[in-house]
Amino acid sequence: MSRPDDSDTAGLEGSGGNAGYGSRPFKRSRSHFVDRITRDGRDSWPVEYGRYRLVVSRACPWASRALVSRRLLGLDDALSLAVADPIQDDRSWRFTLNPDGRDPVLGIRYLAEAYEAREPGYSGGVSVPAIVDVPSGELVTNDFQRITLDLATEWRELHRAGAPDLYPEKLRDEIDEVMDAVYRDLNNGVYRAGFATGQREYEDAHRDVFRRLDLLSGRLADRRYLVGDTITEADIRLFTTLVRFDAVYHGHFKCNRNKLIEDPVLWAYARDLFQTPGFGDTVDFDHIKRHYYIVQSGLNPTGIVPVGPDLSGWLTPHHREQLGGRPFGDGTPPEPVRRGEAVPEAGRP
Ligand SMILES: N[C@@H](CCC(=O)N[C@@H](CS)C(=O)NCC(=O)O)C(=O)O
Repeated sequence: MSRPDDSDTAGLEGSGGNAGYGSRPFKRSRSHFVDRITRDGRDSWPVEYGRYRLVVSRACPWASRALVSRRLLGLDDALSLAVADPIQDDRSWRFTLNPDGRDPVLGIRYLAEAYEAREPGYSGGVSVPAIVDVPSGELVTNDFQRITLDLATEWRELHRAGAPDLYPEKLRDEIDEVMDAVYRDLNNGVYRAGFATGQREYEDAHRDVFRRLDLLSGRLADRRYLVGDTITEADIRLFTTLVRFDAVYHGHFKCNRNKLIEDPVLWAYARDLFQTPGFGDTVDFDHIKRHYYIVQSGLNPTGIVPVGPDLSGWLTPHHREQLGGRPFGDGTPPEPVRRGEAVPEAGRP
């Protein structure tokens, strides 16, 4: 199943898209390929060990959700991983981090080739996260909102022993409500601020970002996680924005009322998650900074990548254990990162 992109949208952010200064306000384009990989294979893509490849950029907040989920759920072997170069060229995401510039499993140089295999002549945006069917080389889905929910629920039989329930049935209404607000005001709010083309639009987005951060700070003052007493999908989605905040959104996107490190509650919450196996070990600050500051040349024409911020604080004690909470519920933390998937030194605090 595929659906046409919303004609009311201005395209994906990135080298083209909203990096330019058109007159239309920033609107996120809808994902184009919305097939689901499910237990019952209702869209013809059944969950199967080793069949699919998750393509990400470690720079991308939407793809990073899937990186964290895959680690927490122990899907490392069941769903293999391709990491794209944080710097796209005019054909978008490419596999230039690999020695011969090709993904070793899919054998392709550009993610666009998997889109083309799926839909010959496809000329829309190419985005991560994407899941590709290895045998056919076809893109299955780039529906970032759905991918992690399906990893948590449809892929259950392939989860590791001790995997947490990231989307527990009895808490779904509350999780959905929190995630909707976080998406609108924060995950996407920072982009609305960053790509605003008018003062009013920017200030509205900036206001939404900080109003939401203040509300979340209040909510998290006396509870360790956003919903219930364990890590859920809601925490993953908040984390991927918080971890980019001071490095990118504060300066590059002008979300600068204050830094994350100036909010004691949110800073401790973000450090707690960062230091939890499966979160911080997926984060590459080098990829994050180079992607935003180099690729989004409309916002940063010189392409100069800032030296700061100092990252050493990410590893300092957070004391959030004192709030109780059971990070993995009745489960256990994931194993250390597998060989070959560790974030290089340059990207770590
Ligand atoms: N599929 C999602 C997008 C996820 C997304 O926007 N990913 C960004 C990277 S953070 C991307 O791949 N953009 C395409 C590009 O920059 O060329 C959508 O359609 O909004």
